[in-house]
Amino acid sequence: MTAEYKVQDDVAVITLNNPPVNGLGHSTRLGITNALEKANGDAAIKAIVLTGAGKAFSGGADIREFNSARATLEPTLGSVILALEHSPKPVVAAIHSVAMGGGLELALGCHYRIAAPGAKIALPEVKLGILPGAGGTVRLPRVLGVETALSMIGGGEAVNSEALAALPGQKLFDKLAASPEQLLSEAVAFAKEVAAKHADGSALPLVRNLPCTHPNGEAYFQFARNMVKGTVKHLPAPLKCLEAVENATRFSFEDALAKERSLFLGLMLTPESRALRHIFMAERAAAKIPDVGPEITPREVKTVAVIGAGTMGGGISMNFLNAGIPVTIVETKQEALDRGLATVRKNYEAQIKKGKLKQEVYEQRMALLTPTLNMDDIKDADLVIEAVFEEMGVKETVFKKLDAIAKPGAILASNTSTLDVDKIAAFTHRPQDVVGMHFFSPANVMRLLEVVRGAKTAKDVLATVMAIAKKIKKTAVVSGVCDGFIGNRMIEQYSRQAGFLLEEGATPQQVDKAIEKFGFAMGPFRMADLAGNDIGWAIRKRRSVEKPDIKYSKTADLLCELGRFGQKTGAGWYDYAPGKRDAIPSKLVEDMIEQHRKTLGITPRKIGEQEIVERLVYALVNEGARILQGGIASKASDIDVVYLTGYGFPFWRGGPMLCADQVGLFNVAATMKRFARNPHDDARFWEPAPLIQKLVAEGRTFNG
Ligand code: 3H9
Repeated sequence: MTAEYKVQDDVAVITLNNPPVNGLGHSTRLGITNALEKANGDAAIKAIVLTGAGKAFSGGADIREFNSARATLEPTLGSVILALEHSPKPVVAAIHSVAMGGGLELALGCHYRIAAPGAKIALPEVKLGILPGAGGTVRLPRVLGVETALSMIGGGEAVNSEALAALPGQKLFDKLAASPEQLLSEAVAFAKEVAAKHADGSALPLVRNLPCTHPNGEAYFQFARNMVKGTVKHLPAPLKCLEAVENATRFSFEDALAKERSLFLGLMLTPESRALRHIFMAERAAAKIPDVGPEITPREVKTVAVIGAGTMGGGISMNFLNAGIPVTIVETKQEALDRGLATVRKNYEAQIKKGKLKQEVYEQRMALLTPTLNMDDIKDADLVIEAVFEEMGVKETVFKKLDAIAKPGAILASNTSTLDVDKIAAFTHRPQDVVGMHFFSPANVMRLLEVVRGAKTAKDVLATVMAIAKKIKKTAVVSGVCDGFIGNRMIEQYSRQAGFLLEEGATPQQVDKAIEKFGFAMGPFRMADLAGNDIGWAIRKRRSVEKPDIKYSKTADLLCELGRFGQKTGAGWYDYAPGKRDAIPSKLVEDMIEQHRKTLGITPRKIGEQEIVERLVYALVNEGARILQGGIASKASDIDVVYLTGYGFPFWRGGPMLCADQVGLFNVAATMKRFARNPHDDARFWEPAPLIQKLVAEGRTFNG
């Protein structure tokens, strides 16, 4: 049972104990009702306190149970709450740390609530694409007022217990404890007090009996509806939250509760909710490496050195400065060092201008940064990150030097985005200390960090890098060594398809528009113009030597031969007005593509949006499946996290692998086979990956 039962004097204390956050799974729910029965059946007990062990009162419904039959096993959360309401002895919720979702709903079913200061209170279901499904939308407005409740339910953000306790007229908390440490003793004392008060048999207070009204309901909800429609695209839950709270003001408690239940069940089935729940679990799962458990002690990282003060080096440094970790940044020339520092300053100053950073904090951060031209200055660093030019010869020079200078046990990381980390490690006599830390540009903004595990990378090096990633607020995903790792290896197939689409008849703007409508922030051509077309050109040149049999469209090379590198040269796939970033369709590029089609003997055809989207997304899926099968990624959800946090994949679709699961792998494979029959495409690539074929045969999914 995951609820403990203890007695203090004449008060029964029921303590939820379902680590990590006392999720209200079936055994916890059953534990509560059993304990409640026990307390009510014991004549010596006068009152009951309900609280949580460890780091939460309760984080809500057990998310791990959501997709299983256990979620609906009796007692459901609704039944537990009814049992609390019907308890003849007063029940006091003693809330500390976290009371979220079903956890808060549980507390709202108690007769009284006492909170510790600093507790985070929320109904965050909307962030999972659902709404509170155990009375939250009908009870919270009754204790906090309609507007405050709607803002909490529709936004999902946590509010501090003190802030809520200070709201005039609030009925959420009957008392605020002096401190978290005193919560339990104050709750027990309070329970005794209310037991004495109700000893005469007077009715116990129930939230359901409070009124729920808004003086200008119709106008207010119309205004709120317009606001939500204007700000939230693609997600059905926010409007349903609003509907549920409005129902609470228009219908009886029971009717509004029934309507809430039906809205909740409807949202649970939406692909958007499935995607958001998947992301929640996937991000947490990414932090876990199958063979690197908690028994591995991370190394200590007190100081960091960054080699290279270019855009990447500067951005990488900022992450550590923001976390209060001193950084030594090394360059070979004074001008380069000055330029790098100036960029770091400019980035911080922009944050100050926007009011996001205080001047004194900026100064504290800059004081942690030591610029130097002398490589010897990094000898005491615990972690060294190389961010120099992406060329093996340059990496060789740097890593040989690092091997000679860095202290024993220092972690030597490379920010390479495509090169072989094992080769880089072999330039040193300590390959166990070498790891890839692939930051994404702009490195101070993008959440993704690909951690590249070399064949010899030590487990404690991995544990350290994962821990430091958390400290600098990055979402780290482990990748094995291969060309491009997880993200860039997949994006290469996506870009190749974009090129083939042009040859077959699409324009850059048609391709961009279709995939942007699907939800990517930027299509492949606008993105290439932003990143610089010369980068892909250099990679293709290298690959044409290493892998000459790979078929790809030559249009991007022709574009580069015209010097159209993108926004930085004022022209790329699109034209750009001086100083502007708006992509203007280019007649010159269209003529160039047309001419290229003629050379290839291709008669252009009209390509529909669906085909564009499927070719781009399924290219990611098929390569993703190969990556998974080859052990480069350890789970499909890691690939989704990479694409959601590093490549702008629409979050409400949950990443390419979940997207494929939702379409159905049988259908995805059938479409791939159809693409394989297109004479202008790459038939070999479109052979569904063996993993996909296996999953289809077994009736399984990537994330199943
Ligand atoms: C709901 O309640 C529906 C009801 O209205 C209706 C029902 C009928 N269940 O985030 P962290 C795990 S919907 C199970 O890294 P933090 C999490 O997976 C629910 N497990 O820590 C992780 O596991 P692991 C509404 C949960 O300190 C560990 O806890 N509630 C749950 O930064 C630590 O998580 C929410 O949406 C859960 N509910 O933050 C709350 N929650 O160690 C969502 C967390 O194995 N949760 N875990 O990787 C949160 O916002 C944060 O996790 C919390 C802790 C603030 C609680």
